[in-house]
Amino acid sequence: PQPIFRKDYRRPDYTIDRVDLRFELGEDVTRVHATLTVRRMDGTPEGAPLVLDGENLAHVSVALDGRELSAGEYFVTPTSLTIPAPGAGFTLATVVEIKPQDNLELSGLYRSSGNFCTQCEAEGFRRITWFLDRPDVMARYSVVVEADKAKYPVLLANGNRVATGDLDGGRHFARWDDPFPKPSYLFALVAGDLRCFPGEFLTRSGRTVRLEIWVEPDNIDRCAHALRSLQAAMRWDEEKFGREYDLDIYMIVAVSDFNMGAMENKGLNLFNAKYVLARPDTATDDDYDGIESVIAHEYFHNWTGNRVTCRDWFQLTLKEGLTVFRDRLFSADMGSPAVARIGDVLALRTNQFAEDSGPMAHPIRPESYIEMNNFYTTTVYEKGAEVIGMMRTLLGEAGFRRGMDLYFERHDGQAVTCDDFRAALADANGVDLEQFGRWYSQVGTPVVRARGEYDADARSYTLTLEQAPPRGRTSAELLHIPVAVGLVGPDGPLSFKLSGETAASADTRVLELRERSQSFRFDDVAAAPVVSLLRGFSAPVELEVERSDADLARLMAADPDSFSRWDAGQELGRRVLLRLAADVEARRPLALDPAFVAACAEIVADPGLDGSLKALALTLPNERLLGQHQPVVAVDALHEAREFAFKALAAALREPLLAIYQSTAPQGQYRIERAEVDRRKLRNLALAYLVALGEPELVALAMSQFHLADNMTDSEAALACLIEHGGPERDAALAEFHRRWHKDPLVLDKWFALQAASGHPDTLERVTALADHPDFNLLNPNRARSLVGVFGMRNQHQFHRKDGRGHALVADKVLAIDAHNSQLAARLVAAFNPWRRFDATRQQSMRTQLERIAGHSGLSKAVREIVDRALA
Ligand code: DPP
Ligand code: ZN
Repeated sequence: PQPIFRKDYRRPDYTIDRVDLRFELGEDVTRVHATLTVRRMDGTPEGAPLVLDGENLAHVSVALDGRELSAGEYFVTPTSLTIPAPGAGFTLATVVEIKPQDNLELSGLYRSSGNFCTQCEAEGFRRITWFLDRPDVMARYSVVVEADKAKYPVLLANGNRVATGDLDGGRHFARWDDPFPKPSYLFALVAGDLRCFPGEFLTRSGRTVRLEIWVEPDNIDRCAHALRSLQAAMRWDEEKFGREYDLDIYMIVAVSDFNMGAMENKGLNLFNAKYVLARPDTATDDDYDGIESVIAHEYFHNWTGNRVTCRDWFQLTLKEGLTVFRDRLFSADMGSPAVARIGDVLALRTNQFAEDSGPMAHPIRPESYIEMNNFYTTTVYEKGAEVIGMMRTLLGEAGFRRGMDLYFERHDGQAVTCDDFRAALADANGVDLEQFGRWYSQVGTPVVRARGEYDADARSYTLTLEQAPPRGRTSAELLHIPVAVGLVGPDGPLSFKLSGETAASADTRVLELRERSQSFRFDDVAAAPVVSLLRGFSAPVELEVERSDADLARLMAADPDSFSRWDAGQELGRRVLLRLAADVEARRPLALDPAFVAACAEIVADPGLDGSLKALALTLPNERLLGQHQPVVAVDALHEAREFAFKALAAALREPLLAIYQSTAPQGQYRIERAEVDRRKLRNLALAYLVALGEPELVALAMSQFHLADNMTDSEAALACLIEHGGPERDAALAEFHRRWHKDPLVLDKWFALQAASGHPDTLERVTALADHPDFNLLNPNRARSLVGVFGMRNQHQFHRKDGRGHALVADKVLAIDAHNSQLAARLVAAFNPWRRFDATRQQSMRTQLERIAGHSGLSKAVREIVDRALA
């Protein structure tokens, strides 16, 4: 397959203004009747052919302006329907047959738990009917759904329900009209036996919107949090961005088999059940947060994605980077901004930085792709959101809002580009964002180097910032980088004055780095400072700055910026762990740095830190993150070093941790409230450290928490501790958990995932056995990800076992999955992307598996694109 290039974009020759669809849903065959009202675009030559996209369609008939075409008047290939010279304006009616029951790709129209559902982004609509399946073709849709009434009592599509009725043979129908023109990727249809959890929302202009959450009957008691989250998101978008919902009804359907997290189809969101369903005994605090943010994300797409959509798929970050950024602002407002920011940055560094330095590295606006689904990446989403965040930092909150308002005013109802968005922000504020625009085309994580000098006599501090190309690259254009800074003295924050400022203050200032190297002078600085750089992680760069361990300890204790305070602790922890790993490799005796222990003890004792921040500060950097800072990832040494440090810290802090555990026992029933979440986070972190000591009475704490917990957060945390501990306690807890939850797919996913993530030395053997467990199956994406995905992507130590068996296991599963679901297989095969970062033995082992996959006959183009790039 040939790549498609951004530079080759051409507007379509024809466009479609209206779509009338009729679905005859059936057990064996589904018939799709489509009538398209087509218009030739100005400037298209008269004789230009109309070429529609299609995939896996059994063609039945085609009629032009009501006249059935005969052979020779049109041409069908497996991926196209061509009408030579159809005219300037006409209707085209086609009939095709499809088999949703055989559609295991979960793209297009398919079945899940016996119900019909759809997923059309990016290019699934062509698997339903012949169409100009590209986002710059926006049409009004009217949809009739017909199905057996007993089996499929509920019939849904986008927009408003305008008619329903009975048909012969026990069948019925519903007709839905969507008044808003939309691209085909936002089409959705659902038919099934579902229950409605209803609610409503009163918009600020006084309209009542009906809210409906549709789930399988058993799940009706798990919808309340999703509904609350939706209402909160609707209110928030009105308040923060002036955006009101536009239809009379908003529906969310939970689907058990879903490749993505969720999908923002106009008025009818389809969700992975994982991001809808929650009850205290089945969902953790983190699950609750995940639901809140994904519900909000999809809702926010109604304006950033649906009303204003993407011209072409290279612009994906236009809607995704922006909508992730919006859902982050929302989550920060709903909970703790510092905790949210730390979580986002940790994920960015662990996943996106790795992607950006590996074979799949691409700009947030890619230049080419073979399979678009491969570009729904952490770079497009999370780095894309960072890029939006930098613009907001540069423009300020009010300036950003002005820019957003202009963007909506200019482009409502259009399919536009990232450049259009940036132009709206620039024009609304009268600023120049040209240089900033390079963030859209540059690959890799830029490096920012900093050095500072304090002049005690002049009471001035000079900070020199330098930007350098990403590691492994020799050149890069100069970027426009906002660097948020502050100074911290021996007794806390220091005030200072930058040139042009009239008064000194200790507030955070944003320096704009636009040259290769720039110096900034800070005046009225009372004492030798430690510089606190990149506060709030003001830019997605790698920072190199010379700071002693003592400097870091000062920031860890006293930086007023919560993110930077955490970050300093992480950097200190990273140094300590990397030195330990070097000691492991050199077979030197191991000892945990007492200064680090002391800094952690201060965190434990700090009354000013909430439980969540404390838990984050006391979590050691993960092995994948540590590996990024080594020239060759020392898999075993890192694992041993981290295990050692974890136990040593537990031993050193045994008493205070035990005191925390005992003093934070739950009072009353589970409540999903900030203070309670903080309490549980800290208590469960303490438990993990304590159980690592292996003392029977400490292990018993976990056992008893596991038995007594009235909620999944505490139950899962205790189970995780027991799995790490191993032995009969592990087996007993796992058996009990399975007994309790084996009929509950989302909870059982946790059972698989916890075992796949374990650092225990027998994890590979257990994962191998679990892959043959009767409850395991490769057809359900959540289940496949819970075992294969977690093992391959999150368990560096076991996946990269030197004997290569971890690699072989994941490769086997990738091939097995690729036979039915290439999107999912392509996600999982990315576990091999960092292969060049490892030692020769492991490189060889991964290369062997990559070549084996590449040589597999019938490999999908999605997986082929990833492995070809990895091997290139
Ligand atoms: N459903 C995916 C998301 O919302 C793709 N649009 O990010
Ligand atoms: Zn999205």
